[in-house]
Amino acid sequence: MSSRIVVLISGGGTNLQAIIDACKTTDYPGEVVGVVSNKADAYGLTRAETSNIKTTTLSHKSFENRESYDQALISEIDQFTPDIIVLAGFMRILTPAFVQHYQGKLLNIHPSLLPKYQGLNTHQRAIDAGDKEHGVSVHFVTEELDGGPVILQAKVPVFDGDTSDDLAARVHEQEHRIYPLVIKWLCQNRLNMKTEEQNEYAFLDDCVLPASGYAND
Ligand code: NHR
Ligand code: GAR
Repeated sequence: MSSRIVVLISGGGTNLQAIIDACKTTDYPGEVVGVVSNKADAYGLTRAETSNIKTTTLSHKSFENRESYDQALISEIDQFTPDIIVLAGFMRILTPAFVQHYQGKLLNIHPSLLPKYQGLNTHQRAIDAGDKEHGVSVHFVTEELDGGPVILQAKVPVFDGDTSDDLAARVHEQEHRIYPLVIKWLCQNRLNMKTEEQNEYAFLDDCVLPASGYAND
């Protein structure tokens, strides 16, 4: 059985494209059934349409508060009867009610080696800190922004003279490799999130994952 995936975007959608491409490969256990953007001009919407995937735009600007926006977002998403929700460059912070509705079925890709650099402008912050190593994390989304349990990370080197754009491009290559892999695990029901004494943990094949995710070195 193929899992029904809904992808949330705000921008270019290169991760969305990587997921769409992966879903087209033989025996991939999921399909993208809908793409939702909070921005009408997101290029990712065009990518979805090119692959005959249904799209919805729901601008946060026409809502009074985050709670009402997220309720409307849930209604739009649930019309696709999804099994899995994937944030791929989605730039709106989600309310606890939203997160709870999709608990354990909601993934994000964040461009840093979490717990380093939660929030925005991660590439510039890694450069400014003089880091020699940077990267990307796929994690379960919880109420705590960029604080949910990490499933998989990939590292990239930071070279002298790198600009934020150089580093972002290097990180993007890794994003496009690891996100389809983690989504595959979730589609196969090999991934779970469990709460123990108020801490959340990611499990793969019933084994708890370390704080840095599966590919711990
Ligand atoms: N929501 C929850 N509850 N938990 C997470 O872990 C989330 C989340 C929503 C989005 C992605 C995240 C990232 O990977 C994400 C993780 C947006 C902001 C932000 O500050 C921060 C982190 C992330 C996404 N957004 C501003 C806001 O006021 C708007 C910024 C803009 O529009 O450019 O929502 O980095
Ligand atoms: C990706 O680098 C992703 O990690 C990051 O935005 C980019 C989206 O690129 N996510 C965030 O910063 C979330 N706040 P894409 O639209 O080409 O997939």
